[in-house]
Amino acid sequence: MTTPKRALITGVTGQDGSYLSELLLEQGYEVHGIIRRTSTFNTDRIDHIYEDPHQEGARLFLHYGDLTDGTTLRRVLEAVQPVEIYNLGAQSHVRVSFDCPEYTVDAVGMGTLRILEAIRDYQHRTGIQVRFYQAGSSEMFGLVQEVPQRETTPFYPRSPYACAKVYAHWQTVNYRESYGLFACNGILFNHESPRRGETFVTRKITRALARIVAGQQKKLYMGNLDAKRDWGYAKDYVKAMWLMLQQEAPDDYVVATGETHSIREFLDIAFGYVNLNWQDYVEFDERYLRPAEVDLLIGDPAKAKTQLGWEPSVTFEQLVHLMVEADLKGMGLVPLNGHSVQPVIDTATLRPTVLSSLP
Ligand code: NAP
Ligand code: F7E
Repeated sequence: MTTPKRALITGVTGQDGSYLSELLLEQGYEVHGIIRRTSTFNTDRIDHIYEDPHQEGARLFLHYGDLTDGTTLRRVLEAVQPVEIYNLGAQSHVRVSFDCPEYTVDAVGMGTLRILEAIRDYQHRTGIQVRFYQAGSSEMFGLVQEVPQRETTPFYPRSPYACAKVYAHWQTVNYRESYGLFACNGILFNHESPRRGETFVTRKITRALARIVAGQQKKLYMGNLDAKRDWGYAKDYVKAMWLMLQQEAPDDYVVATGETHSIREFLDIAFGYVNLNWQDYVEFDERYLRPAEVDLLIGDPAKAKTQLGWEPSVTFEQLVHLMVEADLKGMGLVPLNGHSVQPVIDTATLRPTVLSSLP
């Protein structure tokens, strides 16, 4: 019997961590994930693939750790001895990074350096190569210097989050060139799914829409609706991460659809799905603005297409629809023919939630 390849994922409980775990398990890997200790469990996205480790054949294992805790990262690396590490852990909310810049930079920037240092020492001592994937972001392009953005486009980060990602990007390049690490940067544009965090704009819209239809929410408060993003489907994007680590040589790749759409267009399609007019529900609130905005992102995925053979499989409209459908279903609502669902404001069930209002 052959020993399965072992992968270690930081951020395993996140949107991408959950899809990547599914993909790696399908490919026969043994998957180890780092989770943070929290007072309430937050493993919802991976509960369906988790198996009791006491059971023979279990292939998903979880370890407590944190990107701000270098000792534990080293200990987990030594214990797991993975052949691939995917660094997906991050305080990944751009708006929140303005509120908590030190922590964001520690987890995103220094966290990446801690892993690179641990790999460097581990490889030096054991002679075993560990392939490393760094979750870079289109936010690094910020105030864009070229349209569309590609691997060679200069970075111009516009938030503490993006500055930390630029730092992590260059450290990854630096460790590749200085110590021969098989280290890749994925420069991923926005990717979404029904598992997207509830305060990112796409999920905020689809979740609020479902609550409006269910009579649990009257209004949706939002910030800048003019920003444009290149939105793809998260399940497609984790495949690109894996492909990067299967190549002969390490490299950096833009992963995007090559299309851009505004928040207004997202609202049009989402509310249009249930025959509602978003203008009747959406209100402006300045708390959702950022001190500096990224107005336009559109990626050129040509290199990923030619070298990795990667292509997005879901169109923008399909993405919006699948997210709306999932949130309606989550509220126990099934759209009728022609997608009409009549919203009823039921004051007895109108519930403000923390999730509905925090940035
Ligand atoms: P996400 O849903 O916000 O998940 C982030 C993950 O990181 C969660 O598992 C979270 O754990 C974990 N985490 C947060 N702080 C940590 C810390 N200090 N130590 C260890 N783990 C920590 O993000 P995502 O959308 O899956 O994105 C995955 C990665 O890709 C992130 O690095 C993100 O910055 C980057 N990225 C995302 C996109 C996108 O559009 N989704 C695009 C480009 C790049 P908890 O569950 O405990 O919070
Ligand atoms: O904002 C505007 C907001 O928070 C998108 C992260 O995964 O992708 C994500 O970062 C746009 C911005 O994502 C609201 O101003 C308007 O222009 O969904 P978002 P993001 O900032 O693009 C990149 C690639 C990452 O790497 C990040 O980790 O939508 N917007 N009104 C709003 N945004 C939010 N969140 N909430 C609003 O009410």
